[in-house]
Amino acid sequence: MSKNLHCGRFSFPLDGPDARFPVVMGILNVTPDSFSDGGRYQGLEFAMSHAEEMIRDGATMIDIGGESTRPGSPSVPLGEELRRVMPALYALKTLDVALSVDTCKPEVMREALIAGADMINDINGFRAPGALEAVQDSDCGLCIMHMQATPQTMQQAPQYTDVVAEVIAFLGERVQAMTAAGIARERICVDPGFGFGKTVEHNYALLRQLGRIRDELDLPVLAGMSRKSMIGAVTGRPVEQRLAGSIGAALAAVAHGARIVRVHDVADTVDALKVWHAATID
Ligand code: 9MG
Repeated sequence: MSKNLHCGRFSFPLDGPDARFPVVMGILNVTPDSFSDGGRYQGLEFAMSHAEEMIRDGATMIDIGGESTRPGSPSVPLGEELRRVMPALYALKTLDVALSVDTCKPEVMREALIAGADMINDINGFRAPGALEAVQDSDCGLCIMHMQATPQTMQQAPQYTDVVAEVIAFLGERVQAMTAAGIARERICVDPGFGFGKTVEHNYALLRQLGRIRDELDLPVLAGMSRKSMIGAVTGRPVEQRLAGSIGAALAAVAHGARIVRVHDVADTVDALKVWHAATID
């Protein structure tokens, strides 16, 4: 029987010819620093036109985030996160694209699901009290990400004995907790959490072993490396000059078995993936 990742209104094949091209998840930040003037109306217009552009460019999923997850970023109060995310989610519901909401807060998860979110992407792996309960009775997709410590502290001194084994063990435990709560495996994808409590060496060890993560957990893998410091560490480039490096990382992730890539630069990434696909798949 063919396997799919089930995400609300959408279903993404995991095997067969349609699974050969990766799902491209476009990043849509609805934080004030991502709008030209910080105004909410302009922010919403910008979110809509940016989402439409990403869809034209080939994104089949959009990840809406109202809280910055960069190292050292402060957490955003619940009311403010809802004010940022919900108008964008309602506005984007008219578009033919799977809508993911990037949040760790159970209350935001619940509201997002009422509004029709197709996926919840939790960098905290649904560990907050009430997070599992918030998503268990829906049919949305769930991205479980690994993170050591918190965004405020995670890059201070990341430590592992065997980073790949420890990330797999963590993700496996979270999958177990979710399935024990009655959540179908078909709704789950896993993510090693590049840059979330990892050194450059940890990140590249995980990138090289994405296939092992996929195979040991028998679940689709999402990889997000776009513009991150692991790209800057290898290229020596500042964040605004990491396009080529980020595309290289996305291609490597897919070559190593990622099913979904989370990216800022959808058009360039999709072009690169199309050429790589034509050159490698018969
Ligand atoms: C929100 N966010 C930022 N980076 C991410 C990553 O690598 N994976 C996922 N799932 N979400 C991320």
